[in-house]
Amino acid sequence: RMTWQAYHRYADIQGYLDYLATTYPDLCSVQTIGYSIQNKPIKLLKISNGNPGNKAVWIDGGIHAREWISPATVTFIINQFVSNFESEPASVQNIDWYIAPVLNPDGYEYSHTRDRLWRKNLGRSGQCPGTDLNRNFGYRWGGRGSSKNPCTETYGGTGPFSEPETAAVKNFIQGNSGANWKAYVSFHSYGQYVLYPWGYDRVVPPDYKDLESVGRKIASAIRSVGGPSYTVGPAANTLYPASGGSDDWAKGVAKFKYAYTIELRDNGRYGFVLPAAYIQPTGKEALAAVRVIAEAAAAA
Ligand code: 0X9
Ligand code: ZN
Repeated sequence: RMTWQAYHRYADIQGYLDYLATTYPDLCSVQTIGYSIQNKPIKLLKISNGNPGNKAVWIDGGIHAREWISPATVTFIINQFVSNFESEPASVQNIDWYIAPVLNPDGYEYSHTRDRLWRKNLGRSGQCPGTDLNRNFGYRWGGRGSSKNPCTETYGGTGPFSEPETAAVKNFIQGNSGANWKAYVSFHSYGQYVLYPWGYDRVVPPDYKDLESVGRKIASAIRSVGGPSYTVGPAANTLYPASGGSDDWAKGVAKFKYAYTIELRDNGRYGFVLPAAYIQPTGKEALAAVRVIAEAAAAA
């Protein structure tokens, strides 16, 4: 049912998570962390060997509807971890993985059925539907690179966490204080970047050297599995300032040591409309990236 040779619809991705939880009950469990505006469940897969000392890593995909390579890559990583768990390095096995492949199910479906280049969720505020979920997180909300105009692509919503999709992430992470959170990774596309805070402005956190050094390890791991070059740097400086991003909230409020936004392939040839033939190569390099993050989280 699930392949990595085509992009899949939301129901199929959800069904795949449920299938894994049924098939590998000792390793996997599925939770619904909230519901989208249109009442679709937002599902999260936990992969854990149950060791009490495990650090915790969060991975999400599909914050932006049109970035189809993101959910495809996240499920590729899930598939590798679950079906070959025993052959993964100890650093991967001794992490509690919390993985949500599609945080914006309404937008994702809308990009399949109505508008391939839809970005936002489908919340309503006036005439123009949709909030940019990556401007709706509650750290420096409403600052540079986000808009108060609902008719723009970067509309930040009526307030921090005004949208159920972002509130679900916040509530889950903050509600799981038992988890020893160390790393937050959000997969987007495109441009081939490894970005770390801050995104809200051209400044960096005090420990940016650690983020930079792990970022460079990620980029070199990608190269060593045959991937293309990824540019590493703080988000606002490297790409553009944008406030209310999930990575800034993870670092600034939830206090994850490592927070990354990884912009997957490509470099602009196909952009958001990346052919499905690129799912496997992109998945392979993202897997290499996540293994580096596991090591960093284990050591943090
Ligand atoms: O603008 C974004 O939300 C991200 N780029 S995308 O093309 N996928 O839309 C970059 C976000 C980087 N992080 C922050 N600015 N906090
Ligand atoms: Zn994005």
